[in-house]
Amino acid sequence: MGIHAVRTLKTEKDFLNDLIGTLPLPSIDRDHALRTLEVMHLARMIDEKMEKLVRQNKGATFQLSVKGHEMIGALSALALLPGTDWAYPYYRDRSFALGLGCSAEEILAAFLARDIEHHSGGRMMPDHFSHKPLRMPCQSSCVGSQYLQAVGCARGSALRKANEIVYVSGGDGSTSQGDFHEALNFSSLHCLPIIFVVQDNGWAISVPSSEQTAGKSIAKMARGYEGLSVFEIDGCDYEQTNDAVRQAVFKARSGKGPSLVVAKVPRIGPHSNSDDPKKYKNEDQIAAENEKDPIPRFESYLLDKGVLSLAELEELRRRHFNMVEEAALAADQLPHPLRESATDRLFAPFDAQGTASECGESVVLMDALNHALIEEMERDKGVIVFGEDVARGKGGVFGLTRTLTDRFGPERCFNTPLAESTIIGLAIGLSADGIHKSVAEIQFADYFWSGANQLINELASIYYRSNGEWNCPVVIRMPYGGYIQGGPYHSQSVEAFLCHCPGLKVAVPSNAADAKRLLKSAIRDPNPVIFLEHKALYRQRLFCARPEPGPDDLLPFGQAHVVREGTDATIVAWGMMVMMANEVAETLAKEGFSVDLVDLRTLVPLDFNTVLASLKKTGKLLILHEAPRNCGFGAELAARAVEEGFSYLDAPVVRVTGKDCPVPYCKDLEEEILPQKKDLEEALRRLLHF
Ligand SMILES: Cc1ncc(C[n+]2csc(CCOP(=O)(O)OP(=O)(O)O)c2C)c(N)n1
Repeated sequence: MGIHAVRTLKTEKDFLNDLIGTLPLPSIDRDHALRTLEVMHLARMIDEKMEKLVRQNKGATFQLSVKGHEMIGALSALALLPGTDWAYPYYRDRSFALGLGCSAEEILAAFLARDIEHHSGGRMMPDHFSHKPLRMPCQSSCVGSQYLQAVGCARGSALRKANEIVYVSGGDGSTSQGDFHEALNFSSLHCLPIIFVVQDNGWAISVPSSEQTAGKSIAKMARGYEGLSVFEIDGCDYEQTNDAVRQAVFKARSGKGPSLVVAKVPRIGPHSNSDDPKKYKNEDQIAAENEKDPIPRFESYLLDKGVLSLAELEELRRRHFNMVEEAALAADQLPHPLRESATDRLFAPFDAQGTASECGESVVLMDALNHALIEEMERDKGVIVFGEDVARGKGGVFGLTRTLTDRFGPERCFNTPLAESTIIGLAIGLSADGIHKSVAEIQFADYFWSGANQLINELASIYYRSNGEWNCPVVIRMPYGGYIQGGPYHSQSVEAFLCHCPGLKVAVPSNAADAKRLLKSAIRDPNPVIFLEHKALYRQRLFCARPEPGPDDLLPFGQAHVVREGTDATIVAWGMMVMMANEVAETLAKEGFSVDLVDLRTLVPLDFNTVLASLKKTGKLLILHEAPRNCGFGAELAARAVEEGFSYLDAPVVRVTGKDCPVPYCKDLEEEILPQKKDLEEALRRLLHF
């Protein structure tokens, strides 16, 4: 028996172009309708089962109710090609996950924090989906952060010219995040094959739409993005919902660009089991939401259309109930993750294997980096470069990526909008296909903060959060540091913040040869790497220019370098401070003092053994960095020196650092804040005479 859905979308007729206008009316058959019902029932019955398990104290402490959201998720999933298309469903989109192919057992096992192959194996809260075979990259708890990653994934599909589309969902509250708007902008700008589905239940925990969304209409807000089709539908109406998602899928699949489906749904349950809606919804509101329940409505629809008899419906309900009961029993048999595994899979394994060859002509640091990019882009077609101003003749504000667009084309070196969250979110999404390796530029390290959520809350922990199911081979290059009269917003040294974040590798080269070899390692590393480049070293010749290493010469991370050897004191430094330390050590060498200078080269992983070996020899440690002293990376090094090298120390550890103050513009003021050679010399003399 077939049901032919009638097009009910009257308001949005004008958005579709000619091609979409020729879309044949979708023919909805009985199988589709019954599969939709099954998915909706399972989602609802899992909810009810979870409620019981929480009450029975079965080990689950957190439960999200998806009641009311079942239809939009189910129909969206059934419109996609599982394993071909990509999906970024948010936490209340359980019916989507079920519809795409996740089993009830695994969803319940994830709820019980069991050690299963997908959905993080107990590392993430329930309903934070991750499933590699179903192309569902792992989801975090950060509201709204999924959008830009989905856009990156869609960009990847477009670059591969694959006929794959990307689904991403979120709640109405998530549309207040800047990331949502950045995602609509980028996907419209690049005509990407993506479908945004906003499940608008009118509330974000206790905050109603009237306090959330200007004009109370997300659809209205989004219509300004040219190229974006916007559907505003009743997400509990089978025909409307099916029609909208199929049109959106058809448009994306035809290469005609993005769509936004705003589906009005009720949130029938609490936000989570620790929430009581009676504190902010009155009885009329609760009753009105119950009235909109998509399940009885869909059941009546199927009965009215003659798709099912009442007896058949009751039989299906029983069958679906039993499926959930059996799934729960099976889930409960599964083990919890082992305690010993708690720190496993923080980084994907990587061994940088290179072959050193004869070095070429002397090269400055920025040219060395440019050559590293060219060589890696030639070696691997998946390597792409993007950021603000990086394309074409400009090649970034420092000119470092110049020639890349000419050499490799606009698809492999392109400008992004001025939006750091977009840059990092894109890089994450692009890595999902296992083909693309983004080398993204943040124009100045001072501005990574605008993308900090994507960097710190998302990128850094994806491998860990997904229990090794997804990894992010991403390099984020950031020019950093002062001494160039850059003022407070072009002078920051941000390494300590980044090193504090588990899951990121951090490189800070001090010369051209190391920079080239480290960048090439970073690009081949399957983990996220932050590559900090000191602006004042880009063209520095005397200390930084070096004979250029060959194309297969890689420097493994976690290998410090002893720049000069001595016996009287150890200086530990990185980046530009290595050059300053070398100059001061040279001056004191004329007076007969000999200093061991350790260039850390990478801060994560850190080669502390080389520091300890030096300390054992000299007994005195001076740490030099230009970032502020308070909680700087020097504090970490000093603590470790005391913990691991106390018996070698003949003097208190000394830190020479920037002052705990922003870096001002005026040269005199800047010099007061950033460590100068004279400060280092004084401190070093005191230490040597201790
Ligand atoms: C960035 C961020 N801020 C706050 C929270 C806490 N939080 C979790 S869900 C939620 C409400 C989300 O509402 P909405 O996007 O409308 O989705 P719904 O839960 O209603 O489906 C909030 C505030 C969070 N997880 N992430």
